[in-house]
Amino acid sequence: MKAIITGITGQDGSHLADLLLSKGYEVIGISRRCSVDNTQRIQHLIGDPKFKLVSGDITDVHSLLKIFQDNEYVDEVYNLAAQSHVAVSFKQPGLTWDITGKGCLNVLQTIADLKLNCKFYQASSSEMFGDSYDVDTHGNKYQDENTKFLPQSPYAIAKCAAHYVTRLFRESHGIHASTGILFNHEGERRGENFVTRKITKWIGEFVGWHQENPTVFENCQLTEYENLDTDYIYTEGKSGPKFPKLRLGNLEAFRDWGYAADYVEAMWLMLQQEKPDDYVICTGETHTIKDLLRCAFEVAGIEDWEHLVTIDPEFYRPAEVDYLRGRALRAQEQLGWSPTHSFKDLVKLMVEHDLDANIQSTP
Ligand code: NAP
Ligand code: G4F
Repeated sequence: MKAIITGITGQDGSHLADLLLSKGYEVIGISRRCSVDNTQRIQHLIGDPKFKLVSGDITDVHSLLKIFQDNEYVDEVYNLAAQSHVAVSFKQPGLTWDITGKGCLNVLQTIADLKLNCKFYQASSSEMFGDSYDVDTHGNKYQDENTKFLPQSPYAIAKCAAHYVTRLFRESHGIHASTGILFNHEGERRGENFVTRKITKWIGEFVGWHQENPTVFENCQLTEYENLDTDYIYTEGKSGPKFPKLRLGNLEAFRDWGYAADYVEAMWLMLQQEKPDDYVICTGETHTIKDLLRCAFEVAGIEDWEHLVTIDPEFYRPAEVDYLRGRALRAQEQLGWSPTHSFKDLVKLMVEHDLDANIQSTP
């Protein structure tokens, strides 16, 4: 089996490549030119004879044409490439549209023009639901494949367009094209400007700094509140060493967070089905950013965390998605998929990873 993955250098691309290689696939990853090395997440795969990186950009149809002509017997194509940051999409809506929306059309049209007989996966997103939800018999809000989309960002609008383009190519060109409407998924490879990783990375760095400057905490409690101002934590008054506080935006939004390695398994399962379809992939648990903070600091043994965080309006968005909690019944029934990591497992895994990266082991 041979698969092409766009977005190979991203969180999901790297996990999916691991999964497919473990199943004996040949994997071709499309990566774009970068002024610095962007292959951190796939370093361990470079040199594997079944793994190949090719240079391309999903906004450049010519590059896609060449790649697909060179790989006409590809079995599966996973379109994971995107400008995937919601806040950035408000600042760069045109670029987001070109990559996240039109990029999907470029890939599908190339497959159709070359009449390739391959299955296609599109990375759709729970962000497409925006402000919309349904209510179950217990009065709880949720989203599934029947919930309408009410996108709240340029990113979500581009994802909706790509979602409908995929459905169109399924209906009009007969392509085996499926979409995974994935809720937030994270892990140790998560980009550092998404909220989970921003928090766990900060905790790792702070605890590492605290190890060198141990006067700030005693028995999980801050020792001296005067060792703080709105921006920094100090050790010995304002002339001593200082550490920038964790700066965040809205802490009240709810997200349904799962583990990325679980979610790429669902992508693969979708392409093993006889018929293409759309699937919600989620845990069914929802928590606020504040819950996440509480849980993450607890893993690091820090109770008195609220003084370490500062709210910065810079990280508020022009429009917010307030509530996401998925219901993955179709994936459970048709794919036999369910998540293996709870919210607590995920937070523990991420905090421990970032603590390990920052704490000096005692000699
Ligand atoms: P990510 O870590 O941000 O990775 C995005 C990938 O897209 C990177 O490899 C990036 O390359 C590549 N890319 C960006 N622009 C490109 C272009 N013009 N041509 C080719 N490649 C380009 O995202 P992720 O978390 O792995 O998510 C994977 C996909 O799932 C994305 O489409 C995302 O929108 C979607 N999704 C993610 C989540 C989630 O919670 N993670 C949930 C729902 C949907 P560089 O390394 O060069 O930047
Ligand atoms: O981690 P986030 O940036 O993820 P968001 O916006 O939910 O998008 C992620 O999940 C989508 C699926 O639903 C994907 F499609 C998308 O590609 C991406 O992977 O923000 C989560 C929440 C938001 O409510 C945001 O306002 O955290 C809030 N937040 C608060 N302070 C922050 C911050 N988000 C970020 N990135 N940085 C902050 O400082």
